Amino acid sequence: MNFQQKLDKIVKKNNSLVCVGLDSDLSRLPPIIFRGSARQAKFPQFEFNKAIIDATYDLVCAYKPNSAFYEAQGEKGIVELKITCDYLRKKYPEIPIILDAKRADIGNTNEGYVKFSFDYLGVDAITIHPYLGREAIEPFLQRKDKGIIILCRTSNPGAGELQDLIVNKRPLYKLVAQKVAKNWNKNKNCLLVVGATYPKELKEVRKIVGNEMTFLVPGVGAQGGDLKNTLKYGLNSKKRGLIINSSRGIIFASKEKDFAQRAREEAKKLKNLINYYRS
Ligand code: OMP
Repeated sequence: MNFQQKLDKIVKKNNSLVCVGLDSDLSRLPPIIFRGSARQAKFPQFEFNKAIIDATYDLVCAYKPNSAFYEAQGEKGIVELKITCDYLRKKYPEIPIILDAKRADIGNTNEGYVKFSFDYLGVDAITIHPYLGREAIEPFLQRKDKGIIILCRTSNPGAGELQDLIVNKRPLYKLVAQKVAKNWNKNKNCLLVVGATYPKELKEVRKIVGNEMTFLVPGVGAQGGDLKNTLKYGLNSKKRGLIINSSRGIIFASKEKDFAQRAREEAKKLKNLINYYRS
């Protein structure tokens, strides 16, 4: 089963386009996590993730750990990320794991990123940036069973500084969308990142790439993205084609001992709102 098939299955089963971002910043974890058993105190990011995952697994279509929050802890953080991925693969194997790492380098270096993400962590998809061109990212593209999620129009306020520059008479982000759809997607394993903070651009990207391609859409919740128009312009004809991520808005809904329950409530709220606009 490839990434898209796995995604389609869970979207149907859970009736959800919600991706929970496991951006488990150590400094923001609820104090109760550190007061548990010796094991809990040893792996606080994992224990936090486990509680969030167990509280939301039936409401989501994916989990997206962002590597930065684990790398920040050095060696220990990599262990936390690894055991989080292991837990997900073992307990909830039907839910895709997206490693948010925004990698990409020259070709042979990418082999290392491919091995780390797909073979060591065992994730189903990874975010990469397109700047080095198709030839360089081949090691990612060749993994037919995995999702290769390419930054197209990012959610941050300064996204336009480079992404709106006119190249061959059109903004760079449109060129990226076109290249990915026409030349990079031979194995039908490419997705695009388009932020919910730019619904007009999302509309343009959907027009360029057509119905088939799925978008990872960050930017709802803490970044204030426009959910209604994201769905209006981003959904494909099957009312799918979007993986809508929220991280802080869900996982840090509470710092108290009810944090997992509150995360569940926020995930449910987002799922229901998305489904309201989808219907
Ligand atoms: P919240 O703003 O807390 O929901 O987190 C958003 C998550 O999505 C973070 O992990 C970001 O790194 C990631 N992200 C963006 O916010 N904007 C982008 O354009 C792309 C990503 C991403 O690739 O996921």
